[in-house]
Amino acid sequence: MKDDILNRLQFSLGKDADHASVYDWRMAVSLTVRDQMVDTWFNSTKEAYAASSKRVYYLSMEFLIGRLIEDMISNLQLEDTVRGALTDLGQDFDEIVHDEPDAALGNGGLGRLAACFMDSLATLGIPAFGYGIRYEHGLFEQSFAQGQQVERPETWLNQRHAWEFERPEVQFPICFGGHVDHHDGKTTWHPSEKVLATAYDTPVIGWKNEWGNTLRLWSAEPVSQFDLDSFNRGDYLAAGRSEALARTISRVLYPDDTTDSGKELRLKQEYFFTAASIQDLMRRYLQDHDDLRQLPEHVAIQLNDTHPAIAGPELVRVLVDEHGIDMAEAIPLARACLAYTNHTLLPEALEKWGEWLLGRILPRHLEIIRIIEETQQREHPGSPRILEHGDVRMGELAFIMAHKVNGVSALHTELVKETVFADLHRIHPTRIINQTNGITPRRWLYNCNPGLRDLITDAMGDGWVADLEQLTALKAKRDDAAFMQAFQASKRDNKAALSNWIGQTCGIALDPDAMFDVQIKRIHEYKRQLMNLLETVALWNDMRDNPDHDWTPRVKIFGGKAAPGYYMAKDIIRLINDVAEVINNDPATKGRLKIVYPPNYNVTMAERLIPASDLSEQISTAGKEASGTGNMKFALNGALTIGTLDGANVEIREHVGSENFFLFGLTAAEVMERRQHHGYARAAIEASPRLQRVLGQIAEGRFAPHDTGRYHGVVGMLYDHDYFLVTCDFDSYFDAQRRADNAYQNADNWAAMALMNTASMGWFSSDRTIKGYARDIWNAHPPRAAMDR
Ligand code: 26Y
Repeated sequence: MKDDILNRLQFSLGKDADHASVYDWRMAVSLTVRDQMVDTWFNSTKEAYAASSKRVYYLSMEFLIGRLIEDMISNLQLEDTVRGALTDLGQDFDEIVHDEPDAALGNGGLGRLAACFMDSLATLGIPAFGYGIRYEHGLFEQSFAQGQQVERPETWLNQRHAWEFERPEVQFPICFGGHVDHHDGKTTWHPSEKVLATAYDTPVIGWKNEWGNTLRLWSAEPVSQFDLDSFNRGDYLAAGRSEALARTISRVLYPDDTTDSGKELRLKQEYFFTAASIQDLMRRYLQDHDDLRQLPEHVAIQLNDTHPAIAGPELVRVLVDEHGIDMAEAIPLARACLAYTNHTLLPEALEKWGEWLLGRILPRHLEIIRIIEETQQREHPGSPRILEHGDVRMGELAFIMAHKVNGVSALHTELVKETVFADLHRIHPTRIINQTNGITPRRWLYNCNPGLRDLITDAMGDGWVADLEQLTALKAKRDDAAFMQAFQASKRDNKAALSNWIGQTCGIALDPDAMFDVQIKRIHEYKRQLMNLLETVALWNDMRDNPDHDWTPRVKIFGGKAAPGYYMAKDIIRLINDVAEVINNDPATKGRLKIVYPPNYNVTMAERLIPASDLSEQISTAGKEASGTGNMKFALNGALTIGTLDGANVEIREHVGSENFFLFGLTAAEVMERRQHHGYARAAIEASPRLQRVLGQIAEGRFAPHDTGRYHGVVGMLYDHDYFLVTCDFDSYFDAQRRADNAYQNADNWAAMALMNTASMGWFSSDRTIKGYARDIWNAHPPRAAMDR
């Protein structure tokens, strides 16, 4: 290992050890580690090919990967080797790990889910490709200026990306615009614009280096570097313009996961990566098959939300226009390959494209969508329409072109059946199924929490890493005093480490014995960070009113980004920071209450915060969070949840036991019912003196003394259009928090509850989720297992 690293340093980085920077060392280590997975990767490809396996193609606009170095090293079981080699070389392993920028090619849950799924597909040995976009700029970097969010472009590709292989030979033309010709029964699309999609491959190696799949990300390039006419005229700016335009397509990740804005560039991104992926998988299929009618036996295409829903019409277009299959046959053939995962019920996040826009960018696809629509109406008269009010509705398109549609938690799936797709569900009653989300235990326990990992492994071996249900054996340890002490100590160590980091980065001193209460996720009204903050102010009031009470010390930690155009979310961020400023400087609550909001929450920060948490805030308005996956990461790492009956919280509570979960709030049914009552928010405020007081303080400018009107908009919203029922759930939430306070006072009992959480989370491994998809949707199998059988 030492020699390999030095070799890489010399021949790939052109540096000698005396002059190498941390970056040089990191690249040398990464390239060395990457070398070690190539064999597995090649062998997996060969085996899948030899067994003529069905391949899974996971199409996702987002892969929120984070850092890769630890993942790669641990999946290859090289931790000790690499650490040892670096120590011998006089280098600091941790410093090198921390030098890697996050690959932040996603907004939040949906993108991170895709990354966990890639890890599980490789661990299970299922032949699969992840397909997405190689964004030059990932999710923006967040900082705070006087408490307000400032966005700056993210620049991960300013450095070389150590893990990818550029594939200049894997390149496909992607066309846009123009018009369509129909001649003698043959259809020809004459596009007006063309760009090239170039592949970049990152190997994804599973646990213990048994199997390797590929994450293939597409980058947009111009067909020709220069417009030669302009170039020869000496107009160099004009000559490079088409190049810049082409590259725009993969330039930047859209940072809005809340409202669909119907932007032309986003539509082009969606078609760009979907069309490239379909050309790529068709090429692979046709290499060793000639009958396209067998396609569904060899190809499963999973659409991660509607973002790649143009895959339906695109696959039909390729089958009909390029391979001469009848339209009537092509539509069911495409459907047999395609499946669609829904991640949201929020109407504003459901994608629709103006018919005129889609027709201008993708004229042939609009024709095909009309034919799909006619076919659906003929076969199922009265079916909900894809085309409505001049829009193409991508949810309906994805549903109609999929053989299976899945929700991401039990509750969410039921709501999908009852609300967004109620009419389609009546027509296709077996199409909607549930696949509750999961998380990879490799990243979310093994790598991010070494203390707890070693404790568990010492107690039961490392079988749990690829078979998380084995954690149930930990339940027996609750009466083992030595184990429980070590369990508590591991949490305490993580909290101390986090306190150090927060001290250094935010300049706030924390008491590691206080309860660490954490809410980390995108800032959105339905996730109700505002309710958490109101409760914090109410607690502060109570602490000041009763200074002699035996208060449970609390640290409230927030993390998350707001979409740049989401003004209410940005006001909430500013309010959190303003309240923190006042409370953190109040001598009356010193040592009892602190608020911290480290800027630029990302995957790496999650890996730091989650292992150091006591209380996990999962407090969305019931019926709004499709699943949540952060909730699972916390519980796995021994945090207790304070939460509503929403998304996967419901199933987490069933698994960990209601006595180990702080439940509060209205149910999804009650939420819908409550909204029918005129003036429900004012009534709730009226009934809660505690809430009234907090809202009064905010409205008076208690937290913005030089700009007292700053939060009139926020408070006014709560009075007049509190759509997410912050006011209605406030008292119930406050009470649940006090139950948590009381429980925390008994440290042993708290630890026992925490252990029950860790021990009960086996089912939430993404390995279980992927097995469900493989069985119920893809009919895909690991070729290894097939050969062993
Ligand atoms: C169309 C555009 C506005 C858009 C872009 C990104 C819309 C939505 C998104 C991302 C959505 C997302 O991350 N959804 C989350 O998916 C997780 C994985 O299933 C769920 O756990 C989580 O509840 C859901 O909000």
